[in-house]
Formats: sequence, C-alpha cells, structure tokens
Amino acid sequence: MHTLKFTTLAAIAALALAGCSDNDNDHGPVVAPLPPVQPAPPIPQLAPAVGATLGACEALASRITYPEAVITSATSIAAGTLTIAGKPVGQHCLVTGQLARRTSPVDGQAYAIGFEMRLPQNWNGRFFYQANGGVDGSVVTATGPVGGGGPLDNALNQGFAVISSDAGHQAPTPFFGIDPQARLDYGYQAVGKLTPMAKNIIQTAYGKGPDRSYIGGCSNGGRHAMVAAARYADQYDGVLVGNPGYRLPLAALANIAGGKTYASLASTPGDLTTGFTQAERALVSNAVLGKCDALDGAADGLVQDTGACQKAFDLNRDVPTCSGARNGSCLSADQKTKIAGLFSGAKTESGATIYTSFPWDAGLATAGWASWKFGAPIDRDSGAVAFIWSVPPFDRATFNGRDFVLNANLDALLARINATSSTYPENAMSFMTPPNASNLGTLKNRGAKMMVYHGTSDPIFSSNDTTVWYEQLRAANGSDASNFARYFPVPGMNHCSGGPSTDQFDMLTPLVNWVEKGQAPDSVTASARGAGNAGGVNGDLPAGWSASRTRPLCAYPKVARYNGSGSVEDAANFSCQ
Ligand SMILES: [Ca+2]
Repeated sequence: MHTLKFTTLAAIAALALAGCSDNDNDHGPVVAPLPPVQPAPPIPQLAPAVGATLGACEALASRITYPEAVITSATSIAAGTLTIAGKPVGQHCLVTGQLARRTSPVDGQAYAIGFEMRLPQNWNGRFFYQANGGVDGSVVTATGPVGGGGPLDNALNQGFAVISSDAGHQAPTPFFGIDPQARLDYGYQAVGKLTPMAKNIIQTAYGKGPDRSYIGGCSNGGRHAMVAAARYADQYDGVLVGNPGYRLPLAALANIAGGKTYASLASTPGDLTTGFTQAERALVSNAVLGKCDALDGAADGLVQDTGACQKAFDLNRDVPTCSGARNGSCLSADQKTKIAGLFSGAKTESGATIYTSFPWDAGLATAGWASWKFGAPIDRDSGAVAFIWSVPPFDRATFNGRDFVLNANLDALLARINATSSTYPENAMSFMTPPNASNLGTLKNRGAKMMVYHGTSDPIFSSNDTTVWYEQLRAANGSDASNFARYFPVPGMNHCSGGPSTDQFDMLTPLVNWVEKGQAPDSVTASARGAGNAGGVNGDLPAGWSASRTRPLCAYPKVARYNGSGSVEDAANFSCQ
C-alpha cells in the first residue's frame, strides 16, 4: 500500500516536472528516472492516557496565569448538578474566562474569545475541545457531545476535561462578521488560540497537561474539527467530525438558491413551504423507499445502500406528474425540473455550480428537513452570507433576510464570498475551510485518528460533499485512508440528529479506543430513539419501527446489509459489506 503510494506520487511528480520544462515541445514529456522507493515510516501507536485527581477548585482563579487570558470564576460543581440522560454527571470545577479582549477598529465593538472549562474531579487524563454549531456566539455548556441525537453519555461524564467557547464573539448573530478579526476567530483562530491555553489550564489544575487531546462537534462544530485536523494536527490525537459544513459558505449560498427556487414554486406567494409541500415530500420519500429500500436486503424503511439508490431512483420517472392542479399525489413538471436541479447541485444564474449534489433518501418528509430548506435560507443563511462571508459585508441598516433571498443575485454573492479587500484580506473560503482538506499527513503520521459521520438526509450540508472529500482523502493516501480516517454515513439521519434513522450513538469511545489502543472501528452500533428512550424521543421515527431498533453504522464504502434471517430491528442481523 505504501509502496504503491510513493511510486505513484513519484511518477506524478516526475511527469509534472517534465510537463513544466521549457524544451519538451518537440519531444513530448520526458520522464525522469524514479528515485529509489522509500518505505513509509510506520504510523506510531499512541500510549493510553493516565488520569489524575483535581486539587482545589476555587484557588484556580488566581493560580491560572496565561497571556491575554482573564479568569472570571472558578466554581466547584457538585455531582448531579448536571445530568446526562437522567444520570448525574460527577463533581467538577467550572472555570470561566475570556481570552484576547479587544475593541474592533472596524465596527468599534468589544470582542473577546469567551470560554468555559469543566474539569472533572476524577480526570481521565484527556482533553476534549467541544466545537459548537451555528454561527457560535455563545458559550454552550462544556459537556462534550459524543455524536448523534439524544446522547446517553458525554465526554465530561467520561472524565475528560472539556472546553467550550463562543469562538470570538458574544452574540449568536452574524453581525460580528463586520469585524475582520472576528471572522478569522470564528473560522479557525479561536481554536488555535484556545487549545494551548486549555492545555496550560489543565497543567495548572492537575499538575500535568493532557496525555491525549480530542476535538469534536457537529455541523459548524464538525467544520471546526475538520479545519483543526488540517491546521492544528500537531495539537490533537483524535478528531470527531459530525455532519461537517466544511464548505459552509457554499452550502449556505446553495440553500439561498434553494429558497429562491422554492419561492418560485410556491402556491402561496412568499410561503416557501408551499413550493414542495409535506404531502409532496412524503410522496417522494415513499417513491425513494419503493426503489431503494430493499437494495440492502431488507425493506425496513431505511435506505442503507445510498450509493446504489442514486442510480435506482429517478424523480421524473418514479413520481407521477400532475395532469391537473397539484394535490399532493403528484409533482408538476416545473417542480420536477427545479427540485431535481437542486438535488443535483444548486447553480447560479449563469450556470456556475455553487455546491455539491444531495443524495435521494427517505428523510425529506420530516419537519427538520423543511425547516432547513424553507426557513433557514431567510432566517440564517442570508445573514451569514451577507455579514460573515461577503467582501464587503452588506449594509446592516437596510438588511432584510427575506428580500436578500428572494432578490439574490447568486453570481454576485458567489463572487463576494471569494473576494478580498484591504480591510478583509482573507476570503471566506480561506478562513472557513481546511487549507487542503485531503492533505492530513501531519495528523496521520503522528498516530492521530479521525472519525467522521454524516446523516444521508442532512438537508443543509450534503453527505455527498463529505463522500467526495473522503474519496479525495483516499486518493491522496494510495486509495486507502482507513488506517487513520474513517467515514460513517448515517442512513436517514437529518442534520446531526433526527430523521427516520438510528441516530443515537457514541463515536467518542471508539475513537479513544482507536487512538490509544489501536482498535480500528469497522462499525459503530446505533439505536433508534423510540418511546421511553432516556436521551429523548425522536419524533421522526416511522410508526412501524421498534422503539429500540439498532443498526451497525458501517465504515464507508461498506454498507449495512441484512443477513437474510432474524429480526430487522436488531443490528446483529446486519453486516457491513
Ligand atoms: Ca432497507
């Protein structure tokens, strides 16, 4: 595997060099002799973390000293003050503060990187950076999510020291984007600044720094983690990436394009939900199930072979076309053309591709799907594009989200996302995305590991975008990245949770076992959250499912296939193939 990789790279390098030479016009490419093949160094096995006990909590407020950090409190939190799935979280110390207080020379507002750390009394020797979602702007309780919906455990409860931050601005609104430095902190620099500070605080609290460090999150948090895997690979041993909006500005612009399209299909002007009604979405969902459900061996309401489904389903062929008025039992010809166009990848007015395609899946009839497609363009994406990612930002005084979407010039917005200026020298795609998403050599070669999951019915960040990225990562690693990075599509799951899916799982524990024990995960068992689930009930579950259905989530490209006998409610009767 490594021999193949180095031989291939050497050959490509030689061809590229030859192609660039000045004198090859008459003779064609001259292939230089290949250098001797060097075996790749073995990937090191990292040692397991060793725990320690916290000293006095309140005294930390004065004992922590770190450049530009202001500690505002250190408070002992009794066991049971926080709970997870009804269970008490153990005693810990809550440290709050701010890093890098400043006043913006551009908008005159005060900024800082606000944070809290929760330091368990009985520490497992590990650090967890909790990367948060949305546009950040609030310090979410630092419990350390382990993935999926309705988690039954969290990193804090498992003994990790956890940090959470607002990523450099103090309101969950997009207007911080007017300040250039706040853009960069949100994009990547808050993680870069907080990570060494957090390790320093852990050193002060426990008398030693963390043996092993992890970063994880979903949505924008998945993006933070994916960016950290590229930019701060020297700082992290394990990276947990959920539904990454790793090309977030483009995903948001594509969703604005979608909003504009659904508005053009709306039977009630201005009400985007009437462009593709719940009945019509249920019709399409059932048609997808009809063509794709059994491809994995079980007609169980889950499309597990997502790749095969894209070849098997055709919206135009498999859904009736209305002969009269729309009534929920058909789609109009205009709907078919425009909706199929959005699924195949939104484009600008001039035909430029904005973002990737979305896979057909059964999860598009849910309320969550509708909220992202019909509400978010106006409520969320418009402001983010206008103020965080556009150069120059739009005028806050005259901004209106609905008008912004309905009157959007997508070509002009795409240009603004890629633009720079003297005030905003780094463009949105630079500060929001990994510098080279498929180059994770630093992470790989130091023995760090990465686990990625993505719901196949995610309506805002397409799992196809993650699949394309993972294929690029495989190609950059001799066609196999599974020795350091694995990708687990979650059939039917919407954005980070929900959807007709088994969305309850813990990816952090298998990640730790991979990093520290060398136990590579081939699959992760996930559960449905039906009636009585301790983590909360998933209202999107179909009526026919067992409340406690389980499934293996399989490492891509394998998919869960029914073994042919036994209950379809039990993961034991499915295999990753
Ligand atoms: Ca199935």
